[in-house]
Amino acid sequence: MASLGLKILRSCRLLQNGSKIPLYCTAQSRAFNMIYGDLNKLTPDVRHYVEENAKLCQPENIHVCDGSEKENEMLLYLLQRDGLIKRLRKYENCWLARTDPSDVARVESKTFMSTYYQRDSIPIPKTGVQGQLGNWIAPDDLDSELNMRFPGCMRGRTMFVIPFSMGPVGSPLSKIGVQLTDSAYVVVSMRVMTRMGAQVLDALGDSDFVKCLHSVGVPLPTSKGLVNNWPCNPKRTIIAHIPETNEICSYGSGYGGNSLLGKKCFSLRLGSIMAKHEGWLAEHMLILGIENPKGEKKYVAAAFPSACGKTNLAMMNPSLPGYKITCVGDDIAWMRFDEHGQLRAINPEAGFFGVAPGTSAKTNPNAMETIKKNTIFTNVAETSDGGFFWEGLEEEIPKFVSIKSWLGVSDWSPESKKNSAHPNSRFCTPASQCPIMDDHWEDPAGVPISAIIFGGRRPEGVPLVYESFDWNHGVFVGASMRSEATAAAEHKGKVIMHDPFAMRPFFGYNFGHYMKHWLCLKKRPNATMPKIFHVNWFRKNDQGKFIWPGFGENARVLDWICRRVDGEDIAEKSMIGYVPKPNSLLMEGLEGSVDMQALFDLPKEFWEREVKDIRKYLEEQVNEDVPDEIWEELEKLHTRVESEKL
Ligand code: OXD
Ligand code: MN
Repeated sequence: MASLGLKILRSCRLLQNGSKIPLYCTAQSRAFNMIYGDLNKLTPDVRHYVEENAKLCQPENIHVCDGSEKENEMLLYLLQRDGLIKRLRKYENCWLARTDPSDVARVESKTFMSTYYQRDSIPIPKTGVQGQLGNWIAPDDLDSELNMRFPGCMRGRTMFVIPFSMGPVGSPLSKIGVQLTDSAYVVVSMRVMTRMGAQVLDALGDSDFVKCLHSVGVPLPTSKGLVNNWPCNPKRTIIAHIPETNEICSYGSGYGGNSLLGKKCFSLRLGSIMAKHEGWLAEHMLILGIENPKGEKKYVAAAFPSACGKTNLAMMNPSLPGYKITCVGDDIAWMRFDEHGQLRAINPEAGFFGVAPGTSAKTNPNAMETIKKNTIFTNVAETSDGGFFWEGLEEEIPKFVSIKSWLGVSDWSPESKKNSAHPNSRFCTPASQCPIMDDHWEDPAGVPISAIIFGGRRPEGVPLVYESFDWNHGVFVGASMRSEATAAAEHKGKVIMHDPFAMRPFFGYNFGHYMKHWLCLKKRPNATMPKIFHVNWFRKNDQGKFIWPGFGENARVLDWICRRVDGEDIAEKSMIGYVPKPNSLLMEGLEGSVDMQALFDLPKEFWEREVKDIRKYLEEQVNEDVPDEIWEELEKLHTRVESEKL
């Protein structure tokens, strides 16, 4: 069986290499029931992909998704019947799923890129150092790993065929994928997060598509009982990307970025590789529009590591009077220069897969409005009146209700030692429902980007905002990003981690080559390069309290950034970049006082340590592949810091 799987999974490449591999699947040889849709309506390539994997995974049924309302209702009904989701009756068409507690986040340690040469995927770290910039697996080793898992993995289950578009259907900036999955939860989630269904097949025509194979890894009948009726196989989980054939194979996890393959796997990991080949950028960035009281509007893209408030910023209600923010996307940006040299961005996603805890009417009223209908919640707590609950909503639920935690503990109370909701619990909700979606959020041409913003959670030393001196310095700023660890992956504790470009878990290829790609963009003949900034909303004072109020007040920083884009003389040089001149941030209407001195202080010892840490990181992790321009920027920063008076 193992070699059969190997041949099937690798058929494209082996054929390219000239071997004579038979194509196994014919309509006659199939042993599955077509329970929905019609294989004859698929293009020959899609049909071939479906049939060869049906032969491999041996599902009982095949269902070709059309993305219709009727189909969605049927799947929600089945999920409910099988105990995977329950209705949250307080809202319209909202559902709660509880996963097996061992399947709650992305598993970076089990996520691999597979290329012939290791160095195409990841930098080779310095001898004796454990690499942190992704995992590589040799093609042959991957073949055997996949062959130990996929053959027969869908036995007794239905294989769903999901044609989906990342980006508006038909946009020249969009790309199409086909996901095969044995999870109906994945289907209903992909329907929210992507444009999915029949219209995508029409748009596909004879073009290439990204092949996404996903299985929860629990063929039927199961030998062990399921926890929360949630099938998964955490011990054998693997998430593999094969850039050469544009394939993703994910096994063992049903949750989040591990299973909704359009998101991190396609739009960022394979996306960043396509972007490098085709001269564009696939980035872990939100996109928002900001309009000032004069009606002048700009769009910015911003990269923050997971759990730094990207969704909150993307949906912000600005507290600056007369300003308006609109949302284009909260997690991923695909950006390309147009024929006039203007960088333009689309959000490839159609929904938000947002972290629930911390989201409230105070922190993100627009998200709260968005999630009141047609939303799938996962691993949040539930209230006795049929609502949702998580940390941060304490003041927003009626006093009389009781709370059942994500682990099923009834009568959960804030005094309980454990959280009510998992820290990485999520809402999966259609972007179109967000009250502040930008009029152009689905514009096939994308929106023009004026500035790129990097940021992280930095309790110490890093000011509220600074601007890079030029493009190369900006690339260096992105490359040296650091932030406190997140619950979105399996890391523990609040350590400060390097997270270059907020892409550390999502690079599809060697980070050294990625920096080179960014640096080279400015060589495009007519490109207007956006200015690059760094922000930090999370600086703390000596008492451990945040100095800056954040949330809606962050509009003041965005306004300063837009005025810099317009060339206003409101910045002065510091050792790390341009910082706001005194009184240049609009402070009108800001409640309470902010210690601006503490917010913008640049302690020399801190930056000396920072230079040292960045150098160590680059030397150890990126080693031979650090571009010369980045070393030059580090040396320049070092010199500026050293020449700073104490
Ligand atoms: C996410 C993440 O899920 O960045 O968006 O982890
Ligand atoms: Mn993200």
